[in-house]
Amino acid sequence: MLRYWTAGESHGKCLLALIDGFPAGFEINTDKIDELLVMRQGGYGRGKRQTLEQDHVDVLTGVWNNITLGAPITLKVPNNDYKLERLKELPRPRPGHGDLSGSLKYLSSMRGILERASARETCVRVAAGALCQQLLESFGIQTLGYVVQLGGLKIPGKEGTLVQRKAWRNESEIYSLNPDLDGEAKTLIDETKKAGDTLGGVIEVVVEGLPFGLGTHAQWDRKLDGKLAQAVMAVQAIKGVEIGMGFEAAGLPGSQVHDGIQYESSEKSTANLGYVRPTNNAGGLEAGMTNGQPLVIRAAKKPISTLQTPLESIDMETKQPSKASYERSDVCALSAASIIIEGVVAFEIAAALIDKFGGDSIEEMKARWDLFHEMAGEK
Ligand code: EPS
Repeated sequence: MLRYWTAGESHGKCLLALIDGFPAGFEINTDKIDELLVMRQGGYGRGKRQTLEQDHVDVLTGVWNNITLGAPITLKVPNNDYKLERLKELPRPRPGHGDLSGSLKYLSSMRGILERASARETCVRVAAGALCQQLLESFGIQTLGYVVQLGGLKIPGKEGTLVQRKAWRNESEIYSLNPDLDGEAKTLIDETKKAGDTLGGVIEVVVEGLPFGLGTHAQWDRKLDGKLAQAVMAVQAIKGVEIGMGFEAAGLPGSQVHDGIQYESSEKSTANLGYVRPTNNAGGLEAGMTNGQPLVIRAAKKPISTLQTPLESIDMETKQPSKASYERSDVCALSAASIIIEGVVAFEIAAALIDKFGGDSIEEMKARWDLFHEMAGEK
């Protein structure tokens, strides 16, 4: 069973991820983890904090000479902007943030809440996800996250192989699949910044090369769609998750929603075993299990809740109306969210892969992967 926890505050010494249940005998590449950490810091519309940090991973436990031991793995990302003791209390809660509810729940300062609630924590979720992406790639499973909508502006991607789409995503300053459309999106971010406002949008993540049967129909809390929804929804500022056709399917008859089943031995791959679908409205999941098609999941991100032109709030001392406190923040962190959600999706897929193929060692997983494909291929 693969699981992880994170620890650390936005302006504390560091962020940590503790990953339990990662198989032994796997060679990790920390440079590739750092590449995704750098991407998480980037994207158009980020604030000053990202100029202060040079995020990189330090592997503290569970790995010797770059080979995993099967023991808990601890990943550390240090904070250059460490100043927890010097930070002042926030007097007026920001609508949309956890300031008010958290300080009442914990009977604590709002500073103590916002430091942990901050999206800075996602740097170690990206690191944990990047490790899992390396595991998935060794089985031919590829994950890609990108922006499909910024505020009200839809950004349709270009069609291409996953390798081409990844190259476009990496080229785009918005992290969309069409760098040619960056201009309009950047203008929208600039105008929003000028107005002292913030922007959200929609992220899509695809996972290709998935085998049949990750997740299960047999018990609600082991269904992969449910696990993915929880992981994605638990990313800061995410307010909606949909798989495949998602909410659109609710308004259409079944004949226009469900993906017909065909068998084409000439199109047989490790993923589809020859069972092909003319459409993929299910987004790669049926009854909580992968169905040999690419996984497609989307997340709606609300605009960042710290506004330069602050919203209506109250002063916690006097309870009188007062504008919300302003903290340094970003105008738009949607591009970063595409890297974060790519990471959290990769983690859940790796967990499901380990559940299906056993997670003690990479050698055993590979042997069981081969055996399953031989047996399922003969069915
Ligand atoms: C973030 C770091 C934070 C914010 C932002 C994301 O740094 P600081 O608070 O020092 O400016 O820029 O956090 C939020 C949007 C939030 O709601 O807390 C990061 O590294 O992603």
